[in-house]
Amino acid sequence: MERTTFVQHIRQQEKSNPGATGEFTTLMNEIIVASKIISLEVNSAGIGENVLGLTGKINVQGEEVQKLDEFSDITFTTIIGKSEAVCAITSEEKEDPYIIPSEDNPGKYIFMMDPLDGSSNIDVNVNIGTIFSIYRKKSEGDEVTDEDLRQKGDEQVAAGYIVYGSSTILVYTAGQGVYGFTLDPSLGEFFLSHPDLKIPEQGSTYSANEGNWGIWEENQKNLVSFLKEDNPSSGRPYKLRYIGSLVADFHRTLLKGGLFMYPKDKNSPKGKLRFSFEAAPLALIVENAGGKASTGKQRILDITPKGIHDRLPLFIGSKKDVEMAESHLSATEKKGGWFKWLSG
Ligand code: AHM
Ligand code: MG
Repeated sequence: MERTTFVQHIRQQEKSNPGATGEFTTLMNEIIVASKIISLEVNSAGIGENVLGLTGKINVQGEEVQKLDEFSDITFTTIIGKSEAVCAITSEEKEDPYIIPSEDNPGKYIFMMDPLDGSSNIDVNVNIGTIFSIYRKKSEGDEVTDEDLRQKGDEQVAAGYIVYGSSTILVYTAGQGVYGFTLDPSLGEFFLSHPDLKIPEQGSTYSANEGNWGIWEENQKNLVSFLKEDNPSSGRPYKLRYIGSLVADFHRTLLKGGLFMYPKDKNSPKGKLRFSFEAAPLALIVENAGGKASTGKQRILDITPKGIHDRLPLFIGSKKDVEMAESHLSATEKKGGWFKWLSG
C-alpha cells in the first residue's frame, strides 16, 4: 500500500507555490520532530521518571506547571528556536515572547503554541495535545514588534494540533484544506490518514463544562437547556461529551460534528481559553473544514488581540450548531434585556 508521509505532503503543497523558499517546510519538519519526542514521553508517562506530577512552579496563567508542560515547552522552544525559520516564539507557558537571537539566524515566521493542552488530564492517561499557530513577520527590519505578535486571526499562515491519544495524530491547515496524519510508532513516521477533512454541517453533540452551570450567565444556561430539550424533529436532545482537553474535545467535534463551547462565567468574566494559543488556531482549522468559530457574537478570525495572553469565550464546531448558538445567545440576551427593562 502506498502511503504519503507528512513531509511528502508538505513538499507537494509547496510545489503549487512558486515563491516558496522552503522555510515553511523546514518549520513543519521541526514541528514533527518535537511532536515525536513529546509523543514518546507521553506514552511512557508512569514509567519515565520525570513525566508525571508538578514542577512546583506557577505559570503566567496562575496555574501549577506540570513536568510534562515544562518538558513540552522546552522541547518545542529549543527545536523550533534553532530551525532558522522563525524570529519569535510565544507560548501559553511564558509571559514574554522568546525572540530568536541573531546568532541562531532568525527566519520570517512567528510560532505560537500551547505546548501541552489539557494539563489536568496528564496524570490520568487521557488525551492531551499541542496546539500551534504560524504567522509571518509583518514589520520591516530585524526587530520583532508588538504588531508582529498581535496579528488578526485571519492573518495566520497555518495552524495545527497534535493529539497524543490512543494514537498520535497531527491535524493542520495552511489555508488549503485540513489534513490529518497518524504516527506509525513502529516506523516513527506520520502518514496521511485524514485527507481533506470536512466537519459535518450539523452534529448531535454538545461539549461544555456543565459543572460551571451555577456560574454561567442566563443566556448560556438557556442555550444548554435548549440543547437538552426532547424535540426529535430537530435532533434534540443533543448528547453531552466533555473530556476537559480542548484539543481532544475539538478533534472529536471536527470528525463527528457538534458544538464545543467554553463561555465566559463568573470566575472567568472574559472567558477561559486563549486567543493566540487555542481559539485562533482551531478557528482557522474549523473554517477550512467548513465549520465556524465564534465568541458567541463575533467571528474569532476577525479579532486582533490586545495582548498575547488574551482570553475569550469560544463556540466552535459545525456551521449550523455555531449559528444556532449565536442566534440563541443573542435572542435570549435581547429577551433578558427586555424583561429587565420591563421589570424596571
Ligand atoms: P490548559 O491549556 O492549561 O490545559 O487549559 C486549557 C484547558 C482546555 O484544554 C480545556 O478545554 C479547558 O481548559 C478545561 O477547563 P475546565 O477544567 O474548566 O473544564
Ligand atoms: Mg490549553
